[in-house]
Amino acid sequence: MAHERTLILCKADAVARGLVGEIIARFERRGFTISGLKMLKVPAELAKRHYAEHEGKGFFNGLVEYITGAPIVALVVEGEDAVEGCRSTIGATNPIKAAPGSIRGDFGQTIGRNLVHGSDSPGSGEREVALWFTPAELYPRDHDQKEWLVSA
Ligand code: IDP
Ligand code: MG
Repeated sequence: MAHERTLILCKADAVARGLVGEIIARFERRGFTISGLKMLKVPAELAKRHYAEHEGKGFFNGLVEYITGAPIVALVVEGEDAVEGCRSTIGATNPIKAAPGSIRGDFGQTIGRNLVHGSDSPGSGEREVALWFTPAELYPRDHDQKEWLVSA
């Protein structure tokens, strides 16, 4: 187990549908800690840097529009194996294939409106946290509480 940070985005459809509270609650209930949280209208430059790995793909322009067209909520979530844990809570990229009980499996219908982003590796987590949040915007918890949240 490793203590990790992951970037979570409640995308435009999650905000528009009033699902932000429901989504955040699922990470909190699993024992993860929120150490950064903000609502913003995403600049195109930030969206393109965030999704740089998908540049050139057919869905890229639509993806940038999806993420920049309306306000989103961005979070930093921390905890033991937070990257994998949050990805499993989010579910598969295509909501139709996502397991019931996951966010996308419970609330999503189409891959182009899949509600949430979560970093896909610890390296991506660190890169994305630095891209989206300044150190002054982060409030890391005292992780002494960790021993009460997980056991080795
Ligand atoms: P992930 O969000 O599960 O990590 P990625 O493959 O990294 O999935 O794709 C990033 C985002 O791009 C997806 O969450 C989804 O919003 C969008 N996307 C991926 N594939 C497609 C597609 O085939 N059509 C439309 N949008 C897509
Ligand atoms: Mg991805």
